[in-house]
Amino acid sequence: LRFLTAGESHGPALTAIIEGFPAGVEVPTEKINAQLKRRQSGYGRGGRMKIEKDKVKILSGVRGGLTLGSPIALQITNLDWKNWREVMSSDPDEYAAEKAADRALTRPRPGHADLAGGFKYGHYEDMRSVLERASARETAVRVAVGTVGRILIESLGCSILSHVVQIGRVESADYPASYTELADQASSSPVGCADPAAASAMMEEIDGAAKSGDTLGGVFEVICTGLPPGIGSYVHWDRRLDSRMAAAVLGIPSVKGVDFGLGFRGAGVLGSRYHDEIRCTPQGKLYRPTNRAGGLEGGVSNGEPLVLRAVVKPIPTLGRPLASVDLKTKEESLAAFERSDTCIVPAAAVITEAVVAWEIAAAVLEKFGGDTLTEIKEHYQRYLAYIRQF
Ligand code: EPS
Repeated sequence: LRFLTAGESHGPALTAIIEGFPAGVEVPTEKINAQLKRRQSGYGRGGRMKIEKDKVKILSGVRGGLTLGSPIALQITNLDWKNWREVMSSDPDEYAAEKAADRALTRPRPGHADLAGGFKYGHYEDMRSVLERASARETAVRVAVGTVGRILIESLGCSILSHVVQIGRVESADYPASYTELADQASSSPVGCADPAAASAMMEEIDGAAKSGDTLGGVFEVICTGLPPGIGSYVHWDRRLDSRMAAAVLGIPSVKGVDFGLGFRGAGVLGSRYHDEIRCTPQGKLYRPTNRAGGLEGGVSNGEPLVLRAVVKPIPTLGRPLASVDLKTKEESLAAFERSDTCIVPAAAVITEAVVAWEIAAAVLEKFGGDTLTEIKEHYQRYLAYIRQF
């Protein structure tokens, strides 16, 4: 199972091609659109999200709502394209060099890909050619792709949810232990936080940063329930489910760290208090009273909920810009600014749900194989029956 995406932030559209997805899976566009809408909302978003109304178009690989087994092509139109046509067009007749020069980015933003990418691809005279692809706008189509994977694993009984646990200096102190309540409370919060008192303080924190032309990062948690043991493998580093998910999550712009279970919070905990004991009910059913490992041991799912956290840095486009250099004149000057989000932590949580769903779907397909959903379900049910014997 694999995919590629293409598209610039202010180009005509974002696109993706998925390959290796089984036949017979119902992929309703409304399900994808619901996730796209979640990605766009969240307190602290900026002007671009008022322009865009992300909707997916399925161009191939699905017939009458069911996947065919052939490549699935997805497209999300950029509504802002109409304002950037002459600056971004691939067609030399439509492209207006003077207008493009007016919109050239010559003062790289510290923390963005502008300068490093400019050196790498020779775009240092106009780093717009970097930012257009480096922009987190591309995550819209990754959410669409991830939702296709999510639909597959949901049909096997898995669920994915997320909640924000920190924005700036505000940490959530109290959230429900039940995953259903956690998901409900997080999804009704403008910042995706299941602790209402912390959520209000987070919004104040965002208002404060917006007022001073600043930005905020944070931490969120993604949980996958219903995954059976045995997904991923300990036999090679790149088959470990945690290493695969970590790579996918670190591939989201602004994500600076990922951990599983207790993660970094487990550094000071003794081994005897860290590991999850293995117990057995009088009926002979194995269980774990705790889940500090976050559902993974040896890179393999152990049947407990998968729990990962990620930290995102404050986004680098600042209303009150940091020092930079105008590469045209070599004069020190402030970094470029047009518009920005103040905080994308709630959006990053939604994107992470999608990329995690995709990695789980890929690992599930490797374990159970099959070109049709029926085949996969048969293999899956047989495996569950085998697991129940333990
Ligand atoms: C984004 C679209 C972008 C930004 C943001 C994410 O729109 P524009 O660049 O036109 O304002 O709002 O981009 C970044 C955070 C970034 O670092 O580039 C989106 O669709 O999520």
